[in-house]
Amino acid sequence: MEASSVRTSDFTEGSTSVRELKCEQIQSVVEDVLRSTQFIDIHTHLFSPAFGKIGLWGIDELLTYHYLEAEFFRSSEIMPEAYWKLSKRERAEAIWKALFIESNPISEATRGIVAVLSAFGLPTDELGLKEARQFFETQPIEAHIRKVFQLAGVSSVVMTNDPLDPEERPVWINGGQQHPQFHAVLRLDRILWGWPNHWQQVASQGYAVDERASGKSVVEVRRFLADWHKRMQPLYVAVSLTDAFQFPDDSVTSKFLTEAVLPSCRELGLPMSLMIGVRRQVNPALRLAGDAVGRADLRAVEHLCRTFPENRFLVSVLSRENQHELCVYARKFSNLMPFGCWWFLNNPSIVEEITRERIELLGTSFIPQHSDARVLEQIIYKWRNTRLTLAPILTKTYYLLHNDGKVITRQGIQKDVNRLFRTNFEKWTGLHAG
Ligand code: RAT
Ligand code: ZN
Repeated sequence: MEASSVRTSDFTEGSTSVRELKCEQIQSVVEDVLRSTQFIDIHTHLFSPAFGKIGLWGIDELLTYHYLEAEFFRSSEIMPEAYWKLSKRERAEAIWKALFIESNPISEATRGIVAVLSAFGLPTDELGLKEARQFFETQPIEAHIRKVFQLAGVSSVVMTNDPLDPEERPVWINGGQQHPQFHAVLRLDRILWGWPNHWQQVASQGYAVDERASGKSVVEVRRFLADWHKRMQPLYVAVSLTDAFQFPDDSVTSKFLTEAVLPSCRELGLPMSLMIGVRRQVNPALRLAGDAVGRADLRAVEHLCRTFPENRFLVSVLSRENQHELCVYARKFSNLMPFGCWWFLNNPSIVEEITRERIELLGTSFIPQHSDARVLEQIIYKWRNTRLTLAPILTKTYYLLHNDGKVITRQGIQKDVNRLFRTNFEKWTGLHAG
C-alpha cells in the first residue's frame, strides 16, 4: 500500500495531545483498538442465570447447536428421525465423532468449537469431548459468565425474550432479572406472524383479543405491550419475518404493526428490530436447522421507514442479494439502522463483502455485527472471528483515507470503532454507556 507521505508528528486536538500515525502503524493500531474495545452484542439468544436451564452453556450444548446439526446430517449415516431419539449427550457424541474426529473441522461453525476449546486451554483432539465435559461441569455459572465475556471482549449482551414462551414467562412474572450484563428485548414473533396459533395465550393472560384481531384486539395488544414493557424494560421490540414479508398488506402482521406495535414503540421510545428473509422449515425433519433463506422485497422496509418517520428501525436481512438495497435504503432514511451479518451470512467471506460495502456507502452509521449466540461460549469464537475479519477491512479503509490526505490517529480509529460497536446502539436504544 502506497502512502502519500510518512509524516508523523504530535499535535493537539482540543486539550488532548494526539499522534499522527504513519501508514505502516495503522494495521497494528486498528488491531489493538479492536482487541481492547468492549463490544455490545445487540442480538443473542442467551439468558442470564435467573432463567435457569433455558440459558444454554457447556460442550454438549455447543456441539448440538443447530448450525452444527445441519452439517452433521451431511457427514453422517444417522437420519434425523434416529438422531432426535438420542439423548443430548448422545447427539453431542455423534456430532463430535462425525465432524471433529472423522473430518477436519474446517467450516465456520466447527472451527468455532475448536476456538472455544483452545480458549479454555482444552485439547482439541479425540480426548477433547471428555475433558471438556469435565471442565464445564465444574464451572460456577456466575464466574464462568464473567470469564466468557472477558474472553469474548463484550461488555453486555442483548437477549431475545418472548412473553408467550411458557419457560420464560414465569421468570418475568416472578420478578424478572436484574443482571447488568444481560439486556431484555421484547420479541413478538408469536403475536406478529403467529397470531392464529397464539392469540388464545394472550387472551388467557387477561386481554380481550380475538382470532381475527378485530374489536378491541388492537387496543388490548397495546395494553399487553405496555404491561410487558414495565416487566421487562426491553431495549427494543423485535420480530423475524419471512422472505415473503410485505408491508402494507391486509395481513394481521400489517395491522398489528401499524395500529399497535409501532404506535407503542413511539410512545415507549423503543426502536423496532426487523430480521427479514427466513424461509421457515424447508426441511422440517431438521427442526431448528430446517430453515433456509430467500430474497425479500425490501419495498416493505421503504414503506415502513417513510410512513413512520418517528419510529426507529434496526434492520438485518438474511439474503446476500438484499444487502445492497438495504444500504441504499439506509442512505434514504435516517430512521433505518442496518445491523449484523446474520446466520448464513456470518462467514468471513460474506461478512467482509457486506461490511466493506456498508462502510463505503454509510461510513460508520451502521452496526456491523451481532453474535446470534444460542450457547454462552459461542460469543468467544464469534466475536474473535468478527475482529479478525474487521481488522483488514478497517486497515484498508484508513490506508485509503491516509492516501487521500487525511491525518490518521489512534483516537480517530477508536472513535469509529466505538461508534460501530457501541454508541450507534446506545444512542438508538437510549442504553447508558457502561
Ligand atoms: O441464527 C439463528 O440461530 C436462527 O435460528 C434464528 O434464531 C434467528 O437468529 C432469529 O433470531 O430468528
Ligand atoms: Zn437470532
